[in-house]
Amino acid sequence: MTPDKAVATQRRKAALPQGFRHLPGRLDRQAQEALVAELRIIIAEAPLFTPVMPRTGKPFSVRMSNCGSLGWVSDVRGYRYQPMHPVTGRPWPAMPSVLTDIWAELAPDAPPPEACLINFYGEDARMGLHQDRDEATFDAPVLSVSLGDTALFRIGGLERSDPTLSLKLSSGDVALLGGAARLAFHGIDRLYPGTSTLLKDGGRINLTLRRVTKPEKT
Ligand code: MD3
Ligand code: FE
Repeated sequence: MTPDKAVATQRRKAALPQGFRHLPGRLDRQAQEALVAELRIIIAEAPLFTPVMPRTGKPFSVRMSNCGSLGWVSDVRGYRYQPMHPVTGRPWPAMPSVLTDIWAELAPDAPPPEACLINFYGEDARMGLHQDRDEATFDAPVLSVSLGDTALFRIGGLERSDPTLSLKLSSGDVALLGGAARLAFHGIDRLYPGTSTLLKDGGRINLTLRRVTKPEKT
């Protein structure tokens, strides 16, 4: 069975929402290395921080930063997008043009992305099943770029209890979450340490480009 056929079969079983596209190896090794070099400069200006859960203050296992005009943060007060780094108080660095170029190619009808969330996973980090709903608009897709070690990604439906489908996201893979998939529950169950040589000290970086505010009507 071809991979696309397998996904189509599994999608019916899991009643997966439409609008999920996986583009394995969209970035070649050279493009991945160039992007990591840009991210190192971004992280030097906007250091990774450890977000905590609203109310409980329980730390995430993933460390984060952002680039673009807005960045996603989580602290005891809640989840939100803000224009400044929560620790340094400085504006987020600009988004690399390679990322905005991929957005323009894959989401030509969407307004430009405003936020690029940078998630860094050490070998034991994971991300529980959740929906992304802190944006003021869900019309635009979310675009994800994976770098470094392979991760086991899980995506379900619009209800937490819906059946889920698992697939691996590897270095250079791009995923586009549009349409009904935009509000699907999803998470990262685990990493496969040592599966990539891209990041000297191992681990995984995931970038998610998002439109946050409603675009100006034209
Ligand atoms: C499906 N990140 O940052 S990327 C997140 O690999 C997040 O770090 C994961 O979930 C990671 O919120 C998954 C793939 C992804 C991103 C956004 C989605 C899948 C999505 C939004 C809606 C549905
Ligand atoms: Fe998410």
